[in-house]
Amino acid sequence: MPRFRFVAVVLAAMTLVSAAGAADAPADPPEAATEVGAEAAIVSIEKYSFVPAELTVPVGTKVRWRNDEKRTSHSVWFQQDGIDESPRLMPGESFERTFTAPGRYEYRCGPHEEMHGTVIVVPR
Ligand SMILES: [Cu+2]
Repeated sequence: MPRFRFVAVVLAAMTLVSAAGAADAPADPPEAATEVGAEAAIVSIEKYSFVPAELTVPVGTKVRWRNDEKRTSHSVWFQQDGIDESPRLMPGESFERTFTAPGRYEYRCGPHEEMHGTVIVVPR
């Protein structure tokens, strides 16, 4: 579970910071670190690829696709789910979808048929 490992690293880092910092400042409550899942998981679009091409998230996670290209527009299209294609994303623009049910969600880029990605949504 990379997510849990990540949280553990964040917690360890926070512990180090608070240990090295002012002794009078109270340590952040542990709840702050467990809210990592509340932020969006990012999929970068670069060099005609979704990065990471396969992303695993717990149910309820918001995923944000961000076009990091210099001049190419892309889209995010869950064609198999019968959902409309996202708007064309110009460089710097992004698109979000929140996944409320476990499952395997495959998508592609509208204008570039060869660009594929998968979001795997697992129970919490
Ligand atoms: Cu594309």
